[in-house]
Amino acid sequence: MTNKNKVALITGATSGIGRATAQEFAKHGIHLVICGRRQERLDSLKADLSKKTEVYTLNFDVRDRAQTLEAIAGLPDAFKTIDILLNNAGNAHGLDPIQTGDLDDWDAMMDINVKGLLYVSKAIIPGMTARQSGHIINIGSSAGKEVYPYGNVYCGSKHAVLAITEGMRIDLNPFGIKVGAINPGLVETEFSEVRFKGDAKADTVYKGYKALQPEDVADVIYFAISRPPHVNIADVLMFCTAQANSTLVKKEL
Ligand code: NDP
Ligand code: 8X3
Repeated sequence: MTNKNKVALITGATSGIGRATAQEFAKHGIHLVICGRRQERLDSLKADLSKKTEVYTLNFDVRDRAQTLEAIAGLPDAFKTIDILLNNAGNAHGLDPIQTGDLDDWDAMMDINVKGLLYVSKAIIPGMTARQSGHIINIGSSAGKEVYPYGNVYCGSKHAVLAITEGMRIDLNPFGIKVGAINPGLVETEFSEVRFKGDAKADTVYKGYKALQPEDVADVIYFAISRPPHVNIADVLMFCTAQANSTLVKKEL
């Protein structure tokens, strides 16, 4: 199925999975609204992808409800009709036992991964229901299916993403809108730099084995959005071959 000239809005397009997906979508001529807080990265990605497709940048913090709703409402006509929404912006903040966890980290994860996803969705879903078409993909995680030690609140936020995805699929079913979640295990991105706040611990996370690369996840996202109209990829759990579950990773060290 061709997606050429459809419009996709991707949150968290300045890095990792979101950026790789923007690159993949651009190859297929999908028009892009790329979102994030780091304007210089949005600008350089736009400069790169504009050789292949139409690109518009939107700078907002998904934690800020008013800013999020205003940014999306202010899209120019050529980018207003969002056919594909990729709710990808998110991160882990900290890796601590529940008894010593940091309240600011907890706020960040619930505000970005859960409430931010809801704000963006709220800005886009009414257009999809009015048109009776659209496709929403939420980036969950293996952490949304299985809790690991010290993962407590991050895993909780991703369990919430999966519950919200199911709720969206049920409620939007009468409108013919596709909703699904892609849930990766370890992916080598800036995720661990953010989680460990620049600490050297981040350097060890993807050492000794070949983790998923952001392009591997982008491939699966493109697969999901390129199925025929009667097929919806509802839920995908994907690991690198070295990873068996949330805690078991075969390392060559
Ligand atoms: P990165 O840190 O590389 O990318 C995170 C993206 O989210 C950035 O583009 C960042 O943009 C954006 N973002 C973060 N906070 C905000 C905010 N407050 N407002 C707007 N945008 C924000 O990580 P990944 O690519 O790995 O993560 C993408 C998604 O994949 C997340 O939801 C993550 O939970 C999930 N995931 C990651 C896995 C992994 O192992 N890497 C595995 C499973 C799921 P900017 O800073 O410019 O705003
Ligand atoms: C990211 C994967 O295992 O670091 O969601 O939580 S993990």
